[in-house]
Amino acid sequence: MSTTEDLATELVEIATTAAIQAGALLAEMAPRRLDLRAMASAKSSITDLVTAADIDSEAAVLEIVLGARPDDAIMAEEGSSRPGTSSVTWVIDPLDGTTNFVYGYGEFAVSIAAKVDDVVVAGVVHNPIAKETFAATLGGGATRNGQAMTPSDPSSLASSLVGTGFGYLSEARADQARILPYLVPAIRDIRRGGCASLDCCGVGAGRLDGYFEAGLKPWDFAAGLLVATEAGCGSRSLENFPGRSTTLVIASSDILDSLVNLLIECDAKGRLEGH
Ligand code: LIP
Repeated sequence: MSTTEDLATELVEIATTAAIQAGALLAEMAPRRLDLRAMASAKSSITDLVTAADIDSEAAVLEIVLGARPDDAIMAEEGSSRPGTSSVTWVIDPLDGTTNFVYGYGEFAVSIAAKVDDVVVAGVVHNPIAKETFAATLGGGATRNGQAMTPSDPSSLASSLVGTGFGYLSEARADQARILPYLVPAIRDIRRGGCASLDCCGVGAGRLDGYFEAGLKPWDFAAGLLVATEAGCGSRSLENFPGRSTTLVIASSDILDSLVNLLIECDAKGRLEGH
């Protein structure tokens, strides 16, 4: 094994320990979701919440990550970002799916990726309620609870189940929703999971045939994207689409290009018809 592979193995083990520890804390706090929601503060908009659970989970992740590797840099959603002196940067979403968490709806996860010189080499996404851990290293493949993952093999875009999501700013949501009247009739159905990291892993696990979302932050997708691509999926990053946004598209490789073309076509139709 090369030193980078050794390092990636070390980093994915640290990320797994940190994600499971922080996940246990979130599972413990989940029953208090109504109080946490009442005490939450708003970030970019009234719907973009940060709760004590986000903050405490981030502290729990950092305790383990910096305990093991104190010289590393941190890029984290809830304000713990800091420079480092090593080649490693951790990209952390301590509670991905905060809205799901405070509503007690659907899924949420701890998402931790590690970059070496700006390349993501390790990623872990842990869903504490489903007790599910997705993990991957660059070139080392992806696993779900230690088992190899297999993406779906959809026969066509028309029979594909596609996931997506919407941002916290209402004008961005209008931009993102513009394509739906044209997209929905052209695919099997749409799913809005509310947790980007699990949506990415869902494509890698064959639970979705494709996923796309505009305006994601690095911590929303860094780990999940590595899991999906190491499981065998393809991905594209569409710059200035829609509008000045950037859209991440992940899909089983058979339908990736046709999904990208369909998204662009639907957006153009929507603009033309003034949506
Ligand atoms: C969320 C993502 C979701 C997206 C939301 C938000 P958060 O992350 O997981 O896919 O639609 O706008 O970005 O805020 O729960 O960490």
